[in-house]
Amino acid sequence: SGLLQGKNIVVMGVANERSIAWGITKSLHNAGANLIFTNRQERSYQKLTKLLEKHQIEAKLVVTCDVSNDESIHEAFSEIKEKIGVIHGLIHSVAFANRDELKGEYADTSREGFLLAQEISAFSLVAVTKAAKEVMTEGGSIVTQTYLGAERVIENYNVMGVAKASLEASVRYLAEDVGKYGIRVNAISAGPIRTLSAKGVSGFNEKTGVIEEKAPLRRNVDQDQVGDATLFFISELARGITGEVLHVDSGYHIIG
Ligand code: 0WD
Repeated sequence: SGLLQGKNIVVMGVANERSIAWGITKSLHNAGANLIFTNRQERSYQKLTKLLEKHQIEAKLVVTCDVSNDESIHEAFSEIKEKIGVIHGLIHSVAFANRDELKGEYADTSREGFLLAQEISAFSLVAVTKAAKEVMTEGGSIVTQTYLGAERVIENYNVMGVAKASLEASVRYLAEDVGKYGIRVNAISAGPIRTLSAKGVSGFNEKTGVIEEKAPLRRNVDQDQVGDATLFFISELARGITGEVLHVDSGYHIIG
């Protein structure tokens, strides 16, 4: 029973139990989806296998995919095509920037650090959309994860904010490209959530405190709330929506 019964969905970016992609996994699983996972490293693979076992979730397939490598993306989606056939959804929950550039002044960003953040956090969506559309022959839905730092200056978020702005613009351009194939592309803009990646951003604890104080709902969001909003985008309930950025942030972005 469920909204996603019989649908094959690829999830990229489960590092551990705190990952936003893990909250998304639980929502998609509860809706009846068949799940395929991609991991960058062996370490994440072990963690994912244990997590799936613990929660009694079956993976249809787990493949390696390092988004910094075109060959790795190609191999991952070839294997998915060969072993699964058609996919109906893709979750992109991947980002990276050098830790020492997630503090201080944005003006101090290095050329290499700028390009790295853009490559892993924004271009990766372009590359995986191109690969995924070949396997989405029945139409589909792609959902990525962004953050308010794309729209506003948020202390310390710096080079990642600029990469997220690029990611959000990519969502719009990609939505236009693949719309004619019945594929939708959307983003969730989540409030701050304590994860492995979030630890890399200086002053993260202060950010969650501000949400409790100022957001209309006066509480932080969690991975499960992002999971349910992502489920909506993946499902047919969102069939009229593409190129959109949906805030799952207790309403914080409306407050001046
Ligand atoms: O507050 C937060 N945590 C927010 C996060 C608020 C709003 C948005 N986001 C975004 C992040 O920017 C990111 O795009 O959500 C997405 C997921 O982030 P997360 O859940 O906070 O972080 P984490 O649990 O560390 O997962 C990030 C994944 C890891 O998976 P693996 O399997 O590789 O350990 O991104 C992965 C990272 O390693 N990643 C890569 N995956 C493939 N190829 C690569 C790469 N080259 N680099 C990083």
